[in-house]
Amino acid sequence: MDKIDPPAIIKDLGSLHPINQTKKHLLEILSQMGFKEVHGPEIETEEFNFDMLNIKEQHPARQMHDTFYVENKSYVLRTHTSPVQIRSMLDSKPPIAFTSGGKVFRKDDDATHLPMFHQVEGIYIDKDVTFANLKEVIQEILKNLFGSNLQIRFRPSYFPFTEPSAEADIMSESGKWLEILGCGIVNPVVLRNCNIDSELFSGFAFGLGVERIAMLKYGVDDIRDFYKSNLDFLGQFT
Ligand code: 2NM
Repeated sequence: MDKIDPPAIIKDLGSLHPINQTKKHLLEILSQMGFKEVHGPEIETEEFNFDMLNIKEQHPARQMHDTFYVENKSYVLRTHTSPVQIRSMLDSKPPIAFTSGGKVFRKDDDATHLPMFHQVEGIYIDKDVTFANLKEVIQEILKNLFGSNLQIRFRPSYFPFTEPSAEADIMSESGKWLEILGCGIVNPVVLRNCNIDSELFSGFAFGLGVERIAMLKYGVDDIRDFYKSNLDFLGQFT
């Protein structure tokens, strides 16, 4: 007797989560610009997460209500991916161009902040690196992400690990300026912490929140929607 084929089974194919798609896209843009991807631990020491980055003991970011401390101190869940760059700088000599991306953790929880979110950062150290070089690279990244006739502005800001520091805004379709990333010239104190001669070398660094980029790109107004495992929502990004 002839065998009868069973009916074809239609499989639901999975796909990359929108946040991982956005993270991957960012890392690809940066790698095309020559940044080498580096990795590091999600559980960090206070030394690498804070001290090496010139974040002093008194800084509000270190307080118990902003940072998840592990084993009642000394270890933390990293609050940014900058310690990855610090570890990578200690292992190499300039010129360097690194990018890192991954999960970071802060005690935050509302429509625009979660206790876990993703960051992508870049750092470039060489002789004679200027703020003009930083602006050029940031403009290139943002135009790649949001289109070539994008309006961008830089606003002065403050971070302990960069001096001077700035935030970049982009013009939305509704005519409002939206904050999109933080950046600056790496503080010479941070270079010296990484055994880099700050008289000879200078550099810039920047950091983007992946969820924030994805929210703006796809018009999502509640960050929590990304983490409800609602397949009707997630299926829109395949
Ligand atoms: C940002 C903004 C500005 C940054 C600094 C460093 C390092 F390693 F040089 F210290 N990595 N990333 C940096 C600078 C990150 O995120 C908003």
